[in-house]
Amino acid sequence: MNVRIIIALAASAVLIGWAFWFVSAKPQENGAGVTAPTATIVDGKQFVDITAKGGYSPRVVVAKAGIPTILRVTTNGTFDCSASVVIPKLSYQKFLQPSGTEDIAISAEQAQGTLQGLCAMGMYNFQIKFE
Ligand SMILES: [Cu+2]
Repeated sequence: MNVRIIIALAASAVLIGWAFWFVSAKPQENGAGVTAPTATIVDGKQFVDITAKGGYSPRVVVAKAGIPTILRVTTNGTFDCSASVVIPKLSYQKFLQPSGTEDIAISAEQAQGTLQGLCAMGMYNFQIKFE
């Protein structure tokens, strides 16, 4: 086989691989470089909305510290393990319904620092940054 053809094939293989990596890596950049969404405050109560399906979205939410907060986790046809939510700091652990919303109360005292939530296996996570 001609050496030039081999080089051309190798080069295109590298390019295709790089293109695939670029496309698949893009959605995971969420949170880095992008401004984190903020919680909404209604009548002195703070709401943080997170969707659980194949992971958590948004991954990072910025909230105000020291305000009673409702963490609202929404599932919609969620059959993966992101339906099993664990929040170590709150001693919270629950297997959510595949579709629905779950309100998790966070007291004003608990609304400090970074609160991390995980799936039961720890492969997906989200953070609420109280500041
Ligand atoms: Cu998991």
